[in-house]
Order: sequence, then structure tokens, then C-alpha cells
Amino acid sequence: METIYIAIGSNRGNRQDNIIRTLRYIEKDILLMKISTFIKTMPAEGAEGGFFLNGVIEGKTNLSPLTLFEFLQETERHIGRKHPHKRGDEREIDLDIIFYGDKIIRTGKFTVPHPRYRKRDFVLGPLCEIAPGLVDKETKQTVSSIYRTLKK
Ligand code: PH2
Ligand code: MG
Ligand code: MG
Repeated sequence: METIYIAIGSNRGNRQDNIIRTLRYIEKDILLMKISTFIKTMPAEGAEGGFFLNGVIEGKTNLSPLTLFEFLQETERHIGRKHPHKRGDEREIDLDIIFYGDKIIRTGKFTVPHPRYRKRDFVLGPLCEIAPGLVDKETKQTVSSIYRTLKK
């Protein structure tokens, strides 16, 4: 099984409910090891809509990276998110793969480690809560050191 980190965000409808339903649904194929605190954040990067609830989970899975990606997309649709969508649209749930083991993956569909997570306090805060010593194999830095640099 591979250890994975997934960032979760919701800013449409009953955010708390969307997140709880998501966690229950993904348990089908992901063993939940750690769940961060979910924090209230304001939309960043020009995203539309109201406040977000953001958090990160650590899981274990036997799904391949592509199958995991497709499973997370299916989960988003199941919770009520319209597909296709634009980057900044309001969303019931957004599930982004931050890490898949130590793998560096670039397909046309997705990139791992997530290409924007190092600039996102709404990902790094919850991630550092559950895995501060985790090393990003691309930058060879711990996530807490990446977070410290971002906050300066
Ligand atoms: N996700 C984005 C863009 N902006 N802002 C917050 N606060 N939380 C998010 O999850 C988020 C965002 C793109 O997916
Ligand atoms: Mg996202
Ligand atoms: Mg996404």
C-alpha cells in the first residue's frame, strides 16, 4: 500500500456535511490514517464563492495513481460537484492529490506533488499538523520548512 496525502476543500452548500460524506465515501478504497483539523479559510487565487473548509488526510491505498485520481473525481461528482468545471468555480468538494508515496508524476491529467501546494497556507497548515516531518522529494525539504518559508 502507498501512503497518500489528499487536500480537501469545500465552499458550497453545507461544507461540514460535504466533508463528512466525502470521508465516508473514500473509505471504500482509502484507509484513513490521519485527519487534520478542518480550518475556515477565505477564497484564495481568485476563487469564487464564500468561505472554505480546508483540511488534509493521510491515507493508505492500493489504487494506482491514475485510478486514485479517477476515484477522487468520481467522489467529487457523487458529493454533487459538476464536472467539467473551471479552476475557480464554487465547489461542494475538491479533492487534490498532494503526495502519492515518493512518486513524481506528470501526466496531462494531474501532477504529483501537487504543483501549487507549496504556495497554499490552506494546504500547508493542515498538512503540517498531521505530518510536519514529511519530505517533499521534489524540493527535498520538509513540509514544515516549506510552510515556514511561505509565512516569511
Ligand atoms: N482552492 C482553490 C483555489 N482557492 N482557496 C481556499 N481558501 N481554499 C481552497 O481549497 C482553494 C482556494 C483551487 O482548488
Ligand atoms: Mg484544488
Ligand atoms: Mg481539484
